[in-house]
Amino acid sequence: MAPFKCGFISILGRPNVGKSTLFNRILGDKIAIITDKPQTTRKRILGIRNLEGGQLIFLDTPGIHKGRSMLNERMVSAAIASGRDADVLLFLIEASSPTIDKDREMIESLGESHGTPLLVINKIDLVRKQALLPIIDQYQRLHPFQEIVPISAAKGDGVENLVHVILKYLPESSPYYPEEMITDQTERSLVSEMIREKMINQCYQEIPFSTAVTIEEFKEHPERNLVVIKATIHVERDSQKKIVIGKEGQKLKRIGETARREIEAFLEKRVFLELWVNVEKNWTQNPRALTELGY
Ligand SMILES: Nc1nc2c(ncn2[C@@H]2O[C@H](COP(=O)(O)OP(=O)(O)OP(=O)(O)O)[C@@H](O)[C@H]2O)c(=O)[nH]1
Ligand SMILES: [Mg+2]
Repeated sequence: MAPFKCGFISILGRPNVGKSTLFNRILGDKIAIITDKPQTTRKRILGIRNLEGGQLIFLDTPGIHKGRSMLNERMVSAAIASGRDADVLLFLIEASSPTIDKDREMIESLGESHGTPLLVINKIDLVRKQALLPIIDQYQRLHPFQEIVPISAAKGDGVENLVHVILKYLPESSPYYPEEMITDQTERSLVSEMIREKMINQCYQEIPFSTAVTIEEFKEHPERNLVVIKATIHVERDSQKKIVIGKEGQKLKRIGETARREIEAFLEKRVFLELWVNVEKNWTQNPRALTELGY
């Protein structure tokens, strides 16, 4: 029998290439939030996939980019740190819009890592097969990737193949985590992320980059199969508060309703969700506020 394997796999790439979509697809569960806007993921999230012959511990990370705020810096250093100790590094790019110069910078910013580098070309559903060959050729010259794997994280094509490719490069080891565990995220943090996702989907322009969500109260009432959740949406400016609340509170109401439905399905309980909007002036530039808001 083949020896059992276990190790860490860091999913790295520029914003919006589909890292979180791939992460959720591999885990078979929605753990990370996904939006069509860049810089959605802000912290490293751990997710575990168990196979007969191994345990794969994935790290979803914020997209690597250049940004001006301290929040941007913290996001990028979280991604880079997660790459440093991983056994396998998945560099994700988009087949539909490869950005080789920026990807070169990204790979360099990681510095030395002992992990095996694999190139994953995502969103192949958006291009014709012939378009892949020149991309493969270019990236092969960019970095000594051990393997190049095309996938569609959204459709699932090639993803199970990728999982088995990764297993080859993991060290022999017994599992680190109990089999029933799938993530290191608490219920509270998953819920706050669900609210942030709905908020991003309802808002445009600068709002998504300037908001954070914290949970003030999470009270279970088992006798009524009910959870009462009070959450605060933090924004940077008074003008943003107006936008999030919307005309006669309509936007905040929609955010609350869509979030509540998803949270109810996730917790399998009825949920009473109360949302507040708070102005925390320039929090994305303030080290104390960043830490308080969880970044
Ligand atoms: N067509 C297509 N779209 C995809 C695929 N994978 C992801 N997407 C879309 O790409 C967008 C970004 O996906 P995310 O998973 O949030 O990307 P990310 O890399 O985690 O982004 P950040 O967290 O912002 O760095 C979403 O609109 C996804 O639905 C794919 O295989 N095909
Ligand atoms: Mg993400």
